[in-house]
Amino acid sequence: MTTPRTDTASFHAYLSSLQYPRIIALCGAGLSASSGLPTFRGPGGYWRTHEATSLATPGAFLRDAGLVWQFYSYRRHMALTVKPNPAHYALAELSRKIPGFQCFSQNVDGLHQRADHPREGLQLLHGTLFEVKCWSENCGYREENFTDPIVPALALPVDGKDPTATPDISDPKVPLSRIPIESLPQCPRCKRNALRPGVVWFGEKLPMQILMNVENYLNDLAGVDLILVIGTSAKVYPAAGYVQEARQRGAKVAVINMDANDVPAGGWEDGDWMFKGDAAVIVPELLKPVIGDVIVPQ
Ligand code: BV8
Repeated sequence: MTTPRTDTASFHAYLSSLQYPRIIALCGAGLSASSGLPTFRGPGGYWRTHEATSLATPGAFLRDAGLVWQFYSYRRHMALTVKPNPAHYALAELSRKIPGFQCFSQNVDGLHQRADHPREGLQLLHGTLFEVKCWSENCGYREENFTDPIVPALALPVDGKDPTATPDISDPKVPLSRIPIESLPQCPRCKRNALRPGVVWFGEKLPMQILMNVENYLNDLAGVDLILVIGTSAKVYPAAGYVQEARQRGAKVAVINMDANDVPAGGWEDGDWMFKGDAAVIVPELLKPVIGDVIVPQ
């Protein structure tokens, strides 16, 4: 049974030995945990009584667009109130230092972007909370939108007793009002459909351009030297499949995860690393030989 290495020294030696490094970071919700955002499968994995993933589907939107929008409006609000952590800044700096580095992120929270991660080195596999688009693909309207709340009907309810406190609507004990579809964001182009969050839901294809960028990178004859699997349970495809695809192109695998049992799809192989702990602490340390000390703006 193969067991992964856990020493930083051998990782640093390998990283420093790469002349023209080709590195992938596959990122998940654990990367943003230290910033204060709940993960999907941890304690925060439920929103009210709903499994987060059960609300991330077109069917859920068709059944109750108001509830789905309250879920996404809450996540937009949470993401806007937190900050990128040192790992986001470390990955952004790695992207400036190494042209052959690509960050494949499953996260939709916008924190890579707020850490000024160069866009050409960032593939948002599942879109972003801060893009909204027309429900109708025929219309095709989309816009970047950071307004919080995006419409008055989605304002977080105010606590009668203490108007300054915002009740945590992820708590099922906090009453939620039903929101009629006409009070939801409406498409300004076709004026016939509601706008929806610009994220990739289960059962939906990843954005064509992103898939092409990923395929072009993976099919480059230069291969892949290393894939960092950061804060992800690696259960969602095709994202999780990129670990094996990187391996098949020569990559060593380094997992950074709070849970040492979250083994990459396909299990451990010789030469892998497992760094157990908080990505916000471990990622800057692992990348230090290339990026130096991470500067987190105050
Ligand atoms: C598609 C956006 C095809 C929305 C999300 C095989 C091939 C292709 C598809 C499938 C397939 N098998 C099954 C499918 C279907 C499905 C799928 O994968 N299902 C799973 C459940 C089996 N895939 C799809 O539907 C995809 N679409 O392939 O379409 C197609 C083709 C043609 C025509 C039509 C369709 C689309 C999937 C995208 C879904 N959207 N997000 C939103 O966010 O609301 S998924 C969402 O959940 C995230 O983006 C992410 O991908 C996933 C959550 O995973 P993680 O990020 O890993 O988070 P999690 O909580 O699970 O884990 C956190 C980890 O961090 C843990 O390990 C924890 O220990 C660790 N951690 C915690 N704290 C820290 C930490 N680590 C370090 N430091 C810490 N501090």
